[in-house]
Amino acid sequence: MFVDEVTLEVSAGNGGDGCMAFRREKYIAMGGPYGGNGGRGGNVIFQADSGLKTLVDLRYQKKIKGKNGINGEGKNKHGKNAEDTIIKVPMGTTIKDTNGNIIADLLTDKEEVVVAYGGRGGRGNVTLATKTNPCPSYAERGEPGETRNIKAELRMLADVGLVGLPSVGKSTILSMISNANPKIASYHFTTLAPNLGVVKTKTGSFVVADLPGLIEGASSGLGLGHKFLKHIERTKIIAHIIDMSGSEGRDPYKDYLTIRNELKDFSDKLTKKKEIIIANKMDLENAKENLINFKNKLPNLDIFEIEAINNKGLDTVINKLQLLVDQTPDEELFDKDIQEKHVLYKFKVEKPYTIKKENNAYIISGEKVEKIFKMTNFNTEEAINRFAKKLRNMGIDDELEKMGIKEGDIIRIMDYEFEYTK
Ligand SMILES: Nc1nc2c(ncn2[C@@H]2O[C@H](COP(=O)(O)OP(=O)(O)OP(=O)(O)O)[C@@H](O)[C@H]2O)c(=O)[nH]1
Ligand SMILES: [Mg+2]
Repeated sequence: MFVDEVTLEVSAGNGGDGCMAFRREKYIAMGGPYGGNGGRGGNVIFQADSGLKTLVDLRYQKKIKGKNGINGEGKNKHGKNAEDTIIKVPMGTTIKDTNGNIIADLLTDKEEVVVAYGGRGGRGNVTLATKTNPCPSYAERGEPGETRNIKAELRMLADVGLVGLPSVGKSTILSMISNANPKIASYHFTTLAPNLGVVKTKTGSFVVADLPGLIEGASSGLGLGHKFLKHIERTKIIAHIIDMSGSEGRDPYKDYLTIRNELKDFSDKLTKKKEIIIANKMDLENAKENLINFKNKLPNLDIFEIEAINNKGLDTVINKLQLLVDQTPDEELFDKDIQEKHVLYKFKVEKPYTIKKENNAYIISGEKVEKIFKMTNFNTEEAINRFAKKLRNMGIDDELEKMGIKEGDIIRIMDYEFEYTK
């Protein structure tokens, strides 16, 4: 089954906790601080890999979690940094945030992007010592790794896209020239999602995508085709299939114009691609006559006559396609339009905190404040004071005063509650 979109929750590893420890040496009454720092949490990195063709490996992996850094230890021993987690995806994968902003466009082999950064290690009390507090009785916990919800999207990197109105024989062609077994039937919209197939020829091979039928108005969203037009943007060649027999009572020439218009309305780039015209259903009556008229109207087009159902004429078509594929360098797929997407969106930094009042409780939330909370070990008085001081420095106390907080009111951060004292 063809997969082109996967939604994932990606969390990087947490930093290891810093350690609080003291020297214990003979004859030294007051040993100094001796706790080491925690190691850095591992990043989660997405990397393009030329050996992959689909996102299928990610499909059942709703959550990806990076590795945590190791905790610091006594004797000022630092915890090890965690290794990064590398997720391999096919070339052409686009990573977006949940608002549709592009985080990365992984176009070339081994190109990579850090999707979520690991947390830094918490500092141990050796590092936290200062002149005024040479022997702190607290250590930081590791910083939590970032968590991001993302969408990985693969625009198919097929070499050739088969386009045309419904029922013109696109899937029949794919089934004859490749290893794919698409559904074929006489009703419209038999194909609901693109099928991919690999075509082997005497000189090489290439990938063909059979797309759902396009109809007039597809470029503005009518029918199914619109959803998939973006896939054609990255194919090298468009093979335009026409039912030359007009078996459904249409004029093949008009069919040709309809599809060309839809491609153009969707994106100018599509009309600039190399194109071949395949005249199908040449076994039916009227086909020959229609073809003569068609050629009169469009004398400069390269037209291939086939009977897909009888596997006639397709050898010539695939040889021609192979030639065109070989002549079109890959770079052309990554033209300026796509490269421009490399101006990438950075994840927005949230407001450091927000305060909501509920009855007599003040609920403080926000990425930064929660991070400080998670990095605090509330087991010593000194650590708690240090936490309170950080909130004060962020202006939270002033804000609470403005909101009318009174001695004894409750402050809540995540699942922790404490009373307000001045
Ligand atoms: N007579 C004749 N019929 C054909 C030929 N090629 C395909 N057909 C028939 O045309 C009908 C539609 O074929 P499909 O291959 O499903 O067409 P499609 O373009 O993929 O259609 P959608 O997926 O609905 O857009 C089927 O009944 C095929 O058997 C041909 O060369 N000659
Ligand atoms: Mg089909």
